[in-house]
Amino acid sequence: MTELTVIQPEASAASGCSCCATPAAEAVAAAPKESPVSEDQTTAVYTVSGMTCDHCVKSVTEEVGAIDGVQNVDVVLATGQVTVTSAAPLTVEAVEAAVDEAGYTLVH
Ligand SMILES: [Cu+2]
Repeated sequence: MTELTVIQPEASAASGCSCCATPAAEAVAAAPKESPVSEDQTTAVYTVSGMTCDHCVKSVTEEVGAIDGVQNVDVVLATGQVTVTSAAPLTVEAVEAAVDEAGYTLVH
């Protein structure tokens, strides 16, 4: 009698994106930055937690970029800093809603 043992190799999970799973809560120092902007533009820097890869960055960029008046969104993944350039100052509520929509958390 021969027993056959079938060993199925487990597909090892590819390391990489873990977005929408476990947001890494990291302390982020918000450093105020001076940037030259023209008078009809407002630049504000927000901090978003939970982003772990380029996909996360893309999601946040798209959602925040969809806010009325937003002209540019620049996300630094390493720090969670989101720099938003807009024609008029945005409300924190609007930005928070957009970040929330993307699945992440705006750090106050
Ligand atoms: Cu991701």
